[in-house]
Amino acid sequence: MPTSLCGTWDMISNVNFDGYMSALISTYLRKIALRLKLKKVIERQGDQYIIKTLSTFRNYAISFKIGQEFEEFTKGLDNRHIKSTVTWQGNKQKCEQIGEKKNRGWAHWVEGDKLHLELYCDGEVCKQV
Ligand code: ECB
Repeated sequence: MPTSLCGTWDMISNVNFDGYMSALISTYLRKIALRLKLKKVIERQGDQYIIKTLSTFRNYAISFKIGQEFEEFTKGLDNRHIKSTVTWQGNKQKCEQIGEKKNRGWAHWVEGDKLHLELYCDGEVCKQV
């Protein structure tokens, strides 16, 4: 069983967020988004995970079961409809997001007392801790 990702996590670093966002949206929102200190709240209720991304500007939340494809609408982000599946691969919780954008997804894992997140899309990789 992988280390629990559950908890409330404050962002301390965010590398190439603008590159990742440039694969998804145009410049205007990126300027706002770049300044945000994001907070992740990860909860598990039975076999259901809830991941909330919180900021002073907008919030975003998904809920899913491991291994079960779900329809994700990235409301308030790039506003796309995608098909997402989250699985465990070793100690990493990985999400594959199938849609218009190629090679899109993310991975979460814990190292020491820190939550790591890699967001990727179309060759761009953003690394958040
Ligand atoms: C919700 C806080 C960010 C609000 C930014 C507003 C506008 C930017 C619009 C599009 C940029 C594309 C993505 C934003 C990046 C981060 C938010 C969600 C990242 C994500 O996919 O988190 C996963 C893994 O933790 C769970 O949804």
